Amino acid sequence: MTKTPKAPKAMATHVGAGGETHQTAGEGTPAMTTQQGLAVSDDQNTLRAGARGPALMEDFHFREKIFHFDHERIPERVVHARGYGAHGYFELTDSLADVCKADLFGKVGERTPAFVRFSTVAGNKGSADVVRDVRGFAVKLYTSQGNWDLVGNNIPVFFIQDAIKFPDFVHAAKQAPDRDFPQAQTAHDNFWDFVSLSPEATHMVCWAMSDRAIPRSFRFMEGFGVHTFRLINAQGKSTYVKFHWKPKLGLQSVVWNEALKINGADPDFHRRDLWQAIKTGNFPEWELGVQLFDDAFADSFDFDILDPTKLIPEELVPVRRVGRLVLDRMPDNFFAETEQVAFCTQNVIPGIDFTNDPLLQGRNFSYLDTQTKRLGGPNFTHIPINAPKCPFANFQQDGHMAMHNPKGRANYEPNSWSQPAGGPRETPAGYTSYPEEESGPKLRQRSETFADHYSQARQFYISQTPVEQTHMRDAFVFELSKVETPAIRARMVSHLLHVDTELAQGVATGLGLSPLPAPAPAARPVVEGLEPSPALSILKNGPDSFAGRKLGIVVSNGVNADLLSALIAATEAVDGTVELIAPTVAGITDSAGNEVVAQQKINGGPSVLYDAVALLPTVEGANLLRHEATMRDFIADAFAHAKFIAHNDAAEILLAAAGLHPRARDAGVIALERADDATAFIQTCAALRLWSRESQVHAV
Ligand code: HDD
Repeated sequence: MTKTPKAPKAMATHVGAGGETHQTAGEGTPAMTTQQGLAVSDDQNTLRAGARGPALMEDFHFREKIFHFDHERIPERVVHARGYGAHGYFELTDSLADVCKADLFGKVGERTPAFVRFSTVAGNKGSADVVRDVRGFAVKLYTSQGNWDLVGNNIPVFFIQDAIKFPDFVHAAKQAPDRDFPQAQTAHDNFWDFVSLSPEATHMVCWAMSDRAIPRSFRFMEGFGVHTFRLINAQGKSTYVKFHWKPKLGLQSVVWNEALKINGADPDFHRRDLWQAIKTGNFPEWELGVQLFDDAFADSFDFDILDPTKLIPEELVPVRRVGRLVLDRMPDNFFAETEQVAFCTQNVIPGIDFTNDPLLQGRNFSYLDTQTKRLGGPNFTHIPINAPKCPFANFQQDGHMAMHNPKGRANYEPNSWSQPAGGPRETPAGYTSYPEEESGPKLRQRSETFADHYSQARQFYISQTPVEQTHMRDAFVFELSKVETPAIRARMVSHLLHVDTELAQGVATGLGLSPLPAPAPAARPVVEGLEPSPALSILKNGPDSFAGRKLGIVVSNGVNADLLSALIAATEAVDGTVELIAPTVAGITDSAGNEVVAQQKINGGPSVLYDAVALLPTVEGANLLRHEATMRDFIADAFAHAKFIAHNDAAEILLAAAGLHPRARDAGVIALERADDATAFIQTCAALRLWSRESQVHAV
């Protein structure tokens, strides 16, 4: 619960001739100045010829202020425009020195400063947070050897195999160019047209239709470097690596109908979650995991390790956990840090190298190029959020907004000037590329080893619990039901027939598509007998407590003080948080006469904002709230979204008003009258949802 904020200190004010308020500088209040440092006497009236006369060109203060305002926006990112970042650090817990010479992987306990930006992909900067989409998980590590950017996603594979397809893919996923909608979603013809014509997308599309694409928060999702990279040790030996980020709080997603409603209730749901967690000292944390393997494994693997549409199951190559990433500080200024941060896949350090993954190779061109455009010139590396924290020096000079201007005569090398005038020199300790031998004809050709597009999609599907499989089927049906062209729907089902016939049949039934189309031509037969990989399921990797989750409690005047404080204490004991929802945001008075502040008025705090809910009204409060439609929605949604609902006796009135008569209830609707039972309820909430309810609340 938050306390009521204090009113700001009064400052000297006077009212102007037009009734406007002027607040003046004084002790402890700085004087406002122009960009030139000139103190400003009046910031609210332009310079005019007479009180009712025209504005004068001479008004340099007005012109500077408006000019600057007119230039406030920079181009938003062409993808991943909507994002939110935080500062933190990476701490090594298990040395990787045997396989990697990078300093940050050498000494256990060493901390490396980090900045992380999470994002959605398709939506514009002002779009909602909980759309069905991939989430970016971009990590900038300010190491002692230079910046290393690991620019990953929350899904370990990608839609396309070659970077040359990226503009087409992004065009198809974003708004159609003629109408500029739909925004921030893939439920439209162009997206499904493209992916159904690109069989290589099938695996990633299955991930995108799973609950991975609607995470509960950034804190509850995994991150992946996607590509196979190389680690290089001090002897120059190369080891292949896949990078993973594993959230300490376990995995969690929301359900689709809930996501739709969250986007209306709080479009900033994920931002607010990260902000609140960090500001209250609940620092989100991930473990860094590595899958290490060599050429022998690569040769024996059913798929090409250079193909970014494939993953390596954790059951085949276990994830070794080597460090932790902790986010403990929000930026002081969103624009300066989160908007201007420039991630580049080509930012590597000694010990980390690329492979020939054709998507990665193309990315290494694209990121530098896009930052130059977005941030206005080649000196974006001088912006504090992008500058390395280790010393850096070179002879690059000038350009727009140059901030690091070398002193002295030399701006070239070799030169014969002595130090310090001679400037920086090359060093044998500098970066060297892994000397992989390459040969072959110059051609435009996709390797045959990239041709199996369905086997891992099938493996992903069979690794899900039945609940998750149902969510996938429903997501395909929802999205393809928004596709207006029947041939595109059928084409997509023709791919799903290779993934799983039951899935394909379920989607076809949901679409009213009959008869089934013929299976799409497959360049390679599906590998039979791939084992399910439990690591791919969210529900098999959920939390074991309510930590980091939020309980919403509906209260009214006279609420049982003991029960309320017991419920709050039980939630906070496991590091969960509570919000109170009341008839008005001014709050209520509890049964002990204490004034209790509420965080939400009932129509602003729908149950979709909470992981579990409790209804603790008095009879009087319940009789008032039962006439409030948003109160009834609160309960009906919590039930439909399979949430745990605790309630006192008086709440029977509300449950009945929402249609939840005793016979319609289940084990997830829990009577709670005694303070002693609060802890047991919060323990039950660790399961997050009563999934068995889902089949009872959906008919089509
Ligand atoms: Fe990308 C941004 C992740 C393929 C070109 N990408 C961007 C961001 C993330 C990713 C997380 C946002 C960074 C931030 O927060 O500022 N991108 C990926 C992953 C990919 C991938 C995991 C596949 C494995 N990307 C990819 C390809 C290309 C790009 C194939 C182009 C050939 N990506 C860009 C970009 C962006 C970008 C246009 C837009 C804004 C930016 O770079 O800074 O250069």
